[in-house]
Amino acid sequence: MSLSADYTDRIPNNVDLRGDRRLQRALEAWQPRFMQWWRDLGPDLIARDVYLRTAISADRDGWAHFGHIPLEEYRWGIFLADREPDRRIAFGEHMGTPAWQQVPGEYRAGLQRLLVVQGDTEPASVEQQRLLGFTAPSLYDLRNLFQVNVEEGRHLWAMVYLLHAFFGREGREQAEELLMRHSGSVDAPRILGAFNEPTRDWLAFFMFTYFTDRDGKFQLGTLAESGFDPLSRTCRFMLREEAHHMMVGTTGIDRVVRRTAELMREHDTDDVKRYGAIPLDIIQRYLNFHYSVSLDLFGGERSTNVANYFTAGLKGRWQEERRADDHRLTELTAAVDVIVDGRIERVDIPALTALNQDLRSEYFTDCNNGVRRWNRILEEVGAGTTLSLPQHGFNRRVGAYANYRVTPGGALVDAETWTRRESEWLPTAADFDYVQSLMKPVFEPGRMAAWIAPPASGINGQPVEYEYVHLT
Ligand code: BYC
Repeated sequence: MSLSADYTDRIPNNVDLRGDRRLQRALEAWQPRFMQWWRDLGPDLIARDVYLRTAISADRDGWAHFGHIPLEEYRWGIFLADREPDRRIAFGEHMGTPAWQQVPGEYRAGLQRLLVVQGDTEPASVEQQRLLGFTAPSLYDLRNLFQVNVEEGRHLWAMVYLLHAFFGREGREQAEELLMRHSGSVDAPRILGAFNEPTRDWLAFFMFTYFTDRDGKFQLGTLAESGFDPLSRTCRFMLREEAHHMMVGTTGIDRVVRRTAELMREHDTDDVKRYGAIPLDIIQRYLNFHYSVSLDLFGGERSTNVANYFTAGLKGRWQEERRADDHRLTELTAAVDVIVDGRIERVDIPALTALNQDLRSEYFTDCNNGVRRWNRILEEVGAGTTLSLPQHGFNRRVGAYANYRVTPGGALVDAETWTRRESEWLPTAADFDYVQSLMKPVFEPGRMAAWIAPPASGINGQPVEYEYVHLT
């Protein structure tokens, strides 16, 4: 599909908006509010134009086009992956029946809740990142930040489309509220914990795009299995964009680790601060923080919500169709952690109520791939030290460990020990200050800040030194 310059162009889409004038009008009424929100809480640094990828169709090949545009002229459109003919629900009590093209009355509330939670995270992340442009370590990174921001904005559009198209007045109200809650607000915070944490600096941004966007990948993967076909198709398309966000995180941390490791080797010291880089112990503390708050996004290990979502066919498992079981799980059990008399034990519970943990373990495996990458970089330069993921009970606010204190190694400790040792495990005020002191913008094409190595390649075949952003 190519964009044509007519009235419908105001909201590019592949959902035949023109065929539904009421819906088109409702979304066109929401659009100026979205733009106002973008101006108020979107990126603060104003650039003349940015080399952006814009989704233009759902075709596998040629779904996006690249070009320099002002951020405000980005085409936030609505795109669903193509409909699979005769798609059937792959799990739960409706397994084998045709996927729903409309919302079944009995699942209206549950589906709406999932859309609102998903939709709430998208603008939240833009709000969290709004000041980062001022301190970008290169034009390449600045462009990636803006790309992530506009696509999170598009993901908000994706959820707002579903709310408007399928949930009537309540859906429209929820769409308004998505622009009214704000990250970190005392009165109207974002729904999930991690989305109210500040993203203070670029190390935090890379950790966020590695760990928190990766929760997005897994949650979207479960919603892509949904029996509600428009949600499934929306999420399948979103996952395509999401891959870039995680590339930003993975390679961002790669580059920070590489720079640090190279300086460690060159100067034969762990103290890379004097060379303007980020020491590995600070990187590890940031990693501990971002991984643990992202684990909270999976909900509790024991959850009747997730059991109900699965049984009803609203939310499946990661790669549901590849699982070698009955896809109903009514007879199965799974082991989860409980804490009894100050000890961590495993108990069997119905597999349905353990599905948050099932997803969390898939996520753990994926996160570990990054850690292995970073450790290979450290090994290459003979750093003699490694990074690791903390045990899943560390620093948790949600689930079995919420009221306990657990070390990164997985030992339960008392409050006094935690207080004494917390500064070894989580970023300290001094860490934040130090990282902040490095956050000086580098806006000359091809140049990088001293604390980060250059990327291996540029965007869309362009060289690293390409002028990805023209500043005003
Ligand atoms: N913070 O039964 P439980 C992304 C609440 S990221 C605050 O244990 P459940 C992105 C929960 O709501 C992906 N509250 O868990 C990334 C429940 O409240 P009610 C976002 C929390 O419901 C980067 C109660 O505690 N998408 O896309 O099975 C950039 C008991 O919950 C938290 C989704 O999350 C928390 N961390 O699972 C941009 C998918 N955790 O019912 C974007 C949709 C739990 O007692 N959401 N609670 O009032 C869901 O599937 C589920 O709602 C959750 C929670 C996985 C979040």
